Amino acid sequence: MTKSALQIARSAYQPKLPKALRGAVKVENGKTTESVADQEAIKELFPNTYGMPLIKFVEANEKQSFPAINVGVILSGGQAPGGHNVISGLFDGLKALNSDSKLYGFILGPGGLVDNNYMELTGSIVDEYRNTGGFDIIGSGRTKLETPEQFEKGYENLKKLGISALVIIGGDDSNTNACVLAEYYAAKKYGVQVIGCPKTIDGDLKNEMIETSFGFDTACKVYSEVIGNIQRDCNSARKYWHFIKLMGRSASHIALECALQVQPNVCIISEEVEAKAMSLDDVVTYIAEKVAARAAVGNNFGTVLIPEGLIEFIPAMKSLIEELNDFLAHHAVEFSQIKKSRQRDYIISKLSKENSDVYASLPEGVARQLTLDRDPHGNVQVSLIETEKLLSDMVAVKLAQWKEEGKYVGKFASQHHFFGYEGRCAAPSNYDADYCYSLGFTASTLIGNGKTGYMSSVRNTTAPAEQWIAGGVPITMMMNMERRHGEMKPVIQKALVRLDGAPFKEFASKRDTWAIETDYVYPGPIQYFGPTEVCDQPTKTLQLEQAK
Ligand code: FBP
Repeated sequence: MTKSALQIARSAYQPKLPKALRGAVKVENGKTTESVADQEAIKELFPNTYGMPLIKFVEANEKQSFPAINVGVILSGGQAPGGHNVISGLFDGLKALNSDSKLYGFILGPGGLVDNNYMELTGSIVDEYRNTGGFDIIGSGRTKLETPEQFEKGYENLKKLGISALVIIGGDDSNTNACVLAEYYAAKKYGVQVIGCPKTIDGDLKNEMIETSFGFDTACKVYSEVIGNIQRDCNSARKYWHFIKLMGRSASHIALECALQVQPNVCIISEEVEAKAMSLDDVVTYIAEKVAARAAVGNNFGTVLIPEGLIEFIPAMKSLIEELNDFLAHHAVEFSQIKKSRQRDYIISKLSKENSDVYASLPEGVARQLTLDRDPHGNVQVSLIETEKLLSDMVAVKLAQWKEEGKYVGKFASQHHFFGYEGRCAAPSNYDADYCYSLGFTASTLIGNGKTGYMSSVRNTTAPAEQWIAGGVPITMMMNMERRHGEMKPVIQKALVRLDGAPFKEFASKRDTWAIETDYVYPGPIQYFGPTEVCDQPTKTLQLEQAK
């Protein structure tokens, strides 16, 4: 394999670990836990894994001896920078427990466990992937593990390999599945532990015990670098408005973090749109007003950041999507048999009057995108909806109208971008390299201590790694009941942007100035070597959230 100079230099990087994990470790039990909501329902569904205590690892005087253990690992869902370091931390941690321990990777996500598609991850394989981006060491997939048949097949395959613990590296949905699997194996007394690790660039798997999901740091830095470059181009040519859609699924954490890093002229936050019950026209008017205000002082250029999930947060659209989700979950076959050219009329005829009117008013392309296949977890694939084009087209129409009315004097030309896949496999920043390695190492310590149904947790990460706090959080603690595929299901509660949170408040206090003035910041590329203030800064979101 030919490697770049950076790859070679970077492979020698030794990720930092919390002090407590560097030698002998003991478990300190914290308070027992409850789910965030719907306690009775969750307790009933998870009798073996509900109410377990929080766990913290602290330094011990004497090293315990551990038997050798075989462990399986799965990368689940969208790629996020640092996945390889979770695996290398897990590998090193297992070897530290007992050098005869073995690690197996299931290929292409949870499907690999069911189909018995696996490989042993030896030291030389793991070494090739240390500090690299991507999930290509074993690949990832979105198969949903949910049926007893899948769990049983998985168990058969685990038994054949002598595996007694499984680590699932995934987002909220995958960790929900990890919890259901942990409960199932515990109920059956199969002797297989299941541990989760918080992954997703979206940043929406976080709570009081999980400060951030891994990959968010690196992905936001990559997007901020390119948005910064666009802003410099924009401020040089002074002729385009750039509409930039950013990945992140429902939550606007990525858009908000990038806004804090680059200071764009406009950034829409979906959660605010919902809270203010804004219509699509309100959002368009808001952007058009900023364009007009800049045009009035001769600046016919600017940048607009748009979170990819925006459409789902416009109340009328949200209600439409909910009805569509339920309808398509129950009529998928019937819908697939309708000719493409008739699908729009078919949907219009099936929805409630209110939602049908909204659907009928949408441009053809967006209407079609809303009926495309859901992902295996029942989510609309928002990354396929071209909101950046929809908004800039609608802004252009509004400005043309204002021009006729004499309310706007300027030129409006737009460019469109969508940043998502560009950042998901970048080489992890120092923060993600260290955080992921620590999460993997923590997972091995949870396994060594016989835990199941826990998520690996590493906190206090705005302090130097020395002071990071490693431990475990019962996954049931993060759960509530939500409607999925037309049924109430236990799921990990998604963390959306909080309008009373420090990151949003900081943004809201500055955005009017950024809209009018050209106050762009150009963060430049991630630095892996150099002074700590350049290489080791966590995201602004984390810094603001932790600065209590
Ligand atoms: P996860 O939630 O699995 O981490 O995926 C994150 C994400 O990158 C979203 O931001 C995006 O909407 C989605 O994956 C895209 O999915 P796909 O990779 O299947 O196109």
